[in-house]
Amino acid sequence: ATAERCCTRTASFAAARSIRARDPGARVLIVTDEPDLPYMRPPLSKELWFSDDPSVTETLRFKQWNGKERSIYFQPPSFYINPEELNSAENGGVAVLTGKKVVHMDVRGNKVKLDDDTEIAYDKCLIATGGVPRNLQVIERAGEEVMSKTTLFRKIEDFKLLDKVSRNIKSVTIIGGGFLGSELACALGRRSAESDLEVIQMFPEKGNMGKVLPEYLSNWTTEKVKKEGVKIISEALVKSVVAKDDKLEILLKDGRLVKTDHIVAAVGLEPNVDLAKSAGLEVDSDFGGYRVNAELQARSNIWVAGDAACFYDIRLGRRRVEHHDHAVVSGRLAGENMTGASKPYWHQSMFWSDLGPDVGYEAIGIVDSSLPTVGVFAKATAKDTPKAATEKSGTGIRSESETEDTAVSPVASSTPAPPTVGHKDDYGKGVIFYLRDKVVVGIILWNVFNRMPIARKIIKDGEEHADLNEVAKLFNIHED
Ligand SMILES: Cc1cc2nc3c(=O)[nH]c(=O)nc-3n(C[C@H](O)[C@H](O)[C@H](O)COP(=O)(O)OP(=O)(O)OC[C@H]3O[C@@H](n4cnc5c(N)ncnc54)[C@H](O)[C@@H]3O)c2cc1C
Ligand SMILES: *[C@@H]1O[C@H](CO)[C@@H](O)[C@H](O)[C@H]1NC(C)=O
Ligand SMILES: CC(=O)N[C@H]1CO[C@H](CO)[C@@H](O)[C@@H]1O
Repeated sequence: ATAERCCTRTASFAAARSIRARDPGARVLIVTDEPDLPYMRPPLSKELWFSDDPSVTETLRFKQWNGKERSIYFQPPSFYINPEELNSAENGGVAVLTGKKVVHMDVRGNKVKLDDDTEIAYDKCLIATGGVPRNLQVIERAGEEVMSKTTLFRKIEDFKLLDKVSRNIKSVTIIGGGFLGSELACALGRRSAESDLEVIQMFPEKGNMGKVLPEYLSNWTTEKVKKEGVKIISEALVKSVVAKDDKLEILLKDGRLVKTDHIVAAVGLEPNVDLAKSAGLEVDSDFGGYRVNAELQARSNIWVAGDAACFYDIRLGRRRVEHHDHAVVSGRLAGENMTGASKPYWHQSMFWSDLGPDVGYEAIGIVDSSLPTVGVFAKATAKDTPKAATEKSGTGIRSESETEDTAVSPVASSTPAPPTVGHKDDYGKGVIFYLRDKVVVGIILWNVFNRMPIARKIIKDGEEHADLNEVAKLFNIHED
């Protein structure tokens, strides 16, 4: 049995599980500076907000859209063994050292140092340090009062705090139009229906998810978010924020002024690469994160997975991905390789976002609205919602790494189709293809669920297609 040491959370938990599956006697230590056992973050901006249990901030249990209850923790405390007993436990196990930060790595000596000066030796080490939420410089510079009324949302405590704050104020403003900002806006918007909370969301793009969705779909989504009770301020660049008369005043570059009580800044993530220097690891200058090869290895005995890994995708080139399934899949792969499997990273991870229980999408590959796209849409029925999807699949969160399927073969062809827009004004459900050099590099399944294996196969094959409408037929969107 080998001793593996891992820093931290989603990716590290997945690695621990795969290490133990391949080496049943392995001793795995997870070190995290958070006070909690490993948990999943996606419900923090989704299901937990829609719970009708008043004690949800304590239980952290949530009803999935399918009605079944589950906890955000991957495993109950009884799954783990005590860190002190890890070395003596006959069959090894997984232990978690909470509330401890790794501050130094000695790669030659195979050991790490914690913030309390403890040294821990390892045989192999996985770095899965995730990242820290970015803030806007204008907020950082605005002083203590503004900072104290600003939430950067990532952890359990942030959920607890925002839940509490939002019950005691009149107006909250979310800055950021990406998936985190949009999900939180919808969650708070829903709450505003029962109280007199005003929910504002502002972002520089024209519509919600504008960096991901083509403009027509981003505009359509924005209308949906407005229906959830959110006041949208688009094309908004924040110039300054000041605390005045118990309020925060947000001044935009075009002169608009917004008064609010609390800000949630959801403006991206800075990958945590604090250990780069002591560990002698390379940080990618374009994408950020530790540079690793297709096997997720950074140096001998050191692997990196999850949000902090800038890896070589053998299909799509160098990338860094900030998503739950990627953390699970890359953690699992690193774990396999740490136990000697030597597999390159090729499994394209997917991600999903739900804007309330009725609109959801799943995405794979490179989905960037600056790429040319082709969308094919059909009319949605009541069956085409995230809620119906989890009811049907019976799984928890819509994580594909928990339900893997097999794919059918797409039709191959040789010339590309020009980008087209499907059904006018009816984007109930559909498929959006993202193209680079005429090849599909990304796909969004819009209110189309459980068909990700087909999308994965199309990206893996990397062929040019003459008619993407034909390819779209593989997803059977007109069927039910
Ligand atoms: C609110 C929210 C909702 C999300 N929803 C979705 C979604 O719907 N779909 C999706 O695909 N993705 C979603 N994500 C993204 C997803 O949660 C992340 O991609 C995933 O958590 C990354 O896992 P990770 O293990 O790489 O990093 P993390 O989960 O960030 O874990 C890293 C851990 O390392 C700790 N750490 C860092 N440095 C040190 C150190 N030196 N010593 C000790 N500990 C350290 C950190 O404190 C943290 O606990 C969401 C994220 C958030 C915040
Ligand atoms: C999207 O909405 C903006 C206004 O917010 C408008 O200027 C633009 O033309 C719309 N784009 C499409 C493709 O409908
Ligand atoms: C390419 C690569 O880094 N593969 C490694 C995966 O893990 C095994 C076992 O540690 C190594 O021998 C391989 O070199």
